[in-house]
Amino acid sequence: MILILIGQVHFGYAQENRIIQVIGEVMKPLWLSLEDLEKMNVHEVTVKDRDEQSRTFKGVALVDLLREAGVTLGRDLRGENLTKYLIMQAADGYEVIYSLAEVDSEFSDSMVLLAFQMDGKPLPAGEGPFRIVAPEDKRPARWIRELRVIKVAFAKD
Ligand SMILES: Nc1nc2c(c(=O)[nH]1)N[C@H]1C(S)=C(S)[C@@H](COP(=O)(O)O)O[C@H]1N2
Ligand SMILES: [Mo]
Repeated sequence: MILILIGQVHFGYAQENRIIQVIGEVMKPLWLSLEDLEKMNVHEVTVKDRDEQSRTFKGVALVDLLREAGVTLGRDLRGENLTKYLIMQAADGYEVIYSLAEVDSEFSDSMVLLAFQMDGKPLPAGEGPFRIVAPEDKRPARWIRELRVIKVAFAKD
């Protein structure tokens, strides 16, 4: 019995590691697996890494995920909604923010990708299963690896 329980706890933990959550100021919180993302509209971007090697990332546009969660975008992204930001949290405790407007395709042509594959393979442990790739950022410091949670919040008090 105890062994069965331990098995279930471990299974649950492993599952949670492979889920991306979209929460906070959203109409519909999301709790998505790799399989869920693969069913969405996927994009590829080719970028150069630090060693000038080409790497092709595949994933979904962050804005599509936000739209799915019912986040204010496009014409609804005005007034106090322009004080919204995304705080992204990784498994290692690393956190970065983006403003909501900078990831909205109606405000900017810069694609922010929630990547789940690199050069045709799932992202390795320590990098995936999900990572942000923001090719317009010249330094990759916000290309957060092992992304778990995307929380939409208001910057004002
Ligand atoms: N989870 C997590 N993501 C992270 C970091 C980190 O410490 N933890 N470092 C960032 C920084 S500062 C850089 S420069 C890039 C490096 O990406 P690379 O390891 O693919 O070269 O990852 C970014 N993403
Ligand atoms: Mo860095």
